[in-house]
Amino acid sequence: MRSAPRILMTRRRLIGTALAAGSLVSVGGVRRTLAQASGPFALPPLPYPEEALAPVISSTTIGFHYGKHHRAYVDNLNKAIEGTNLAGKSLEDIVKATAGDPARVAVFNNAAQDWNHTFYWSSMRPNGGGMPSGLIADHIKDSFGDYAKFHQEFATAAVTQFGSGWAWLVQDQDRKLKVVKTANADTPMARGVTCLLTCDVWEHAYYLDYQNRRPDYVNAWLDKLVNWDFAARQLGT
Ligand code: MN3
Repeated sequence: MRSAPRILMTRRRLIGTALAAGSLVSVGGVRRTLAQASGPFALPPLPYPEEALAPVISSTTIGFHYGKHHRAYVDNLNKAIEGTNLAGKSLEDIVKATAGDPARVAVFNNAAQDWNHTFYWSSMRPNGGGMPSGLIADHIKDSFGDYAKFHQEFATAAVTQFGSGWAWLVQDQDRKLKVVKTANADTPMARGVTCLLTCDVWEHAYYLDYQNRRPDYVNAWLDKLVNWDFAARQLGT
C-alpha cells in the first residue's frame, strides 16, 4: 500500500524553511517540491541543518555543495530558460524534454543537476543508513538476495563510476529494485525510471572530507546516512 504523501520528511520544517526562504514549495515531498509548477525555480530548502550530517559529511562540504554548487545550477537553469518555451514547464518536464538533445545540453545539465541534488539531500538523514526494515527491506531481499549484496552492488557502482556522476537505487518497470550509475548530470528520471535513492559521487560531494578516498565516503554514506523512509515513500505500487 502506498502511503498518502510520499514525503513526510520534517514536513513542518520543510514548509517553515521554504516560507522563510521566500520560495513557494508545496507540501508532499520531493516530488511535489520538484513539481514546482514552472520557473523561475527556487533553491529548495535543505531538509536538515547544514551541520546535521557531520561527521560523515561536514557542514563545510554541505555549505559549498548546497549553498554554492546547487544554487549555481538553479541560477543557471533560470537564466537558460528565461524567455523560452521551457519557462512555463515543471522541472521534471524540462529534464525529460531536453534529455538527449545536443542543442539544449546546457539546460538539461542544470535542470537535471537541480533535480538530482534535491533528490540527494532527501536521500540522506542524520543517524540514517544501515539495514532497512519494513517494505523496503522486503524489496531489497527480493531484488538482491540480501542487504549485504545490495550494499556491495551499490558501493561498487558508486566507486567505479568513472569521473563525475551518481549512483542510484531505482525501481524498474518490472518492480524490481536495481542499482544503476549515471555520468555527470544524467538521471534515470529522464527516462521515466522511478528513483528511490541517490549518492552524489562528484568530487565536490566528498573531497573536502575524504580527499581521494571515495570508497570511504560511499561506505559511510550507506552505513550512516541513507534515508530509508524516503526510499520507501518513492516505491510504486
Ligand atoms: Mn553535487
